[in-house]
Amino acid sequence: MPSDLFGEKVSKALDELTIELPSWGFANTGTRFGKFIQLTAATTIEEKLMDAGEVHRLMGCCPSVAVHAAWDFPDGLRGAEFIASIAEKNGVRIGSVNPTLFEDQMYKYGSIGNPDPDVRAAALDHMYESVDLARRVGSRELVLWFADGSNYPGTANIRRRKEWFESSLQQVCSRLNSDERMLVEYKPFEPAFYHTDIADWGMALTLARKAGPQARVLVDTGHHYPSQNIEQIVAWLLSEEMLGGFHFNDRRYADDDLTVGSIDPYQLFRIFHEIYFCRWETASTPRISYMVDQSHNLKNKIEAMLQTVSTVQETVAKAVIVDHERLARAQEKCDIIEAEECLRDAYATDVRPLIREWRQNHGLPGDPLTTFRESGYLEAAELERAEKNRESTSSYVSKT
Ligand SMILES: [Mn+2]
Repeated sequence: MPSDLFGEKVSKALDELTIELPSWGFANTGTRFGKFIQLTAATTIEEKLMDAGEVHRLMGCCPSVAVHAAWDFPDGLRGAEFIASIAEKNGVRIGSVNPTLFEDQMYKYGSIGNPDPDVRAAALDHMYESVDLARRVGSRELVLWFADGSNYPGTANIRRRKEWFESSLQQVCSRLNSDERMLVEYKPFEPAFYHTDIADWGMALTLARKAGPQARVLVDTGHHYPSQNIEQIVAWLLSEEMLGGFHFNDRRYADDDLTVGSIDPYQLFRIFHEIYFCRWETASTPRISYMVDQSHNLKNKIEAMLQTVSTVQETVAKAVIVDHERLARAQEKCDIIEAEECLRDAYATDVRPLIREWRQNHGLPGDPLTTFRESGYLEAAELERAEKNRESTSSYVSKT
């Protein structure tokens, strides 16, 4: 394939690629063993939106920010428009709304899977409120992740809980307009260590199908067991027209929240390959929301987001230059070497010059990370935020 054709394909793919950033990725977040405080981290929703806006200003492809209802909208619906206006002031908008269904003490034994009908009703109310919140801030997407599950065999009625999930998700879905979506996320374990109510893509697909026409499955790349074939899951969901979106991150052991592509970049390539091969074969563009779900404990949060977005752009560029005609012919003839070489050729291509060119054509810095590091943004953020971050707690030691 001639290189000018490469350039055209990459440029077109990057033009239409948008990646949503998570508000929680800019704040200090903990591990089970405590937090390491970063003095430059965002301490308020205003600062989170400012940092997200800075990433979008440098990368040009991150126009929206995912929010967590309870963390980012402490006043609920009151103040929602104000927060939307702060986003706008920073050159971004509010994207997917994530109901927060796991932090409150009442959720100790689950939210919509809780045996207590009052807790299930409260969780449902919070999801309804999240739908209203999404509308107020101009968002069309609800992302649902549930921490529900159990820690010991026999302690939870798994079938009953499945029915409670079905009815709650149906009720939320029935409130959505036809252009609004509900994405159902799955995770095999953690925080529950025996069973999770939505443990895998088959369970998420079953629930999404039963919930209604606006429901789709969300694939969080970190929410799988080691060695699971994620690209096959993606291919099946594409074939079923049930792939709603992604939460990007990488993992080595469990849900590690590492930078996407940092551990297994070829896996991320194989995922995007399935998407772009499907698009080529079906001549259609499925609505897939690409979102980042990472919170960095050691890396600087903004720099990590710049790395993340660059990695996704590079991987999409490699997936889009796979020679699909050649690949389809090789698959047809069962020419395994030829087919595999199609992927290897694309993956081995250094696409960074093409991406630099795309950035420069769009008035963006060719090397956003260096531009950011030289901009003085972090120094200014530290002056503004250091005191507030120092005051925040980093330990689980009891206060006397
Ligand atoms: Mn996630």
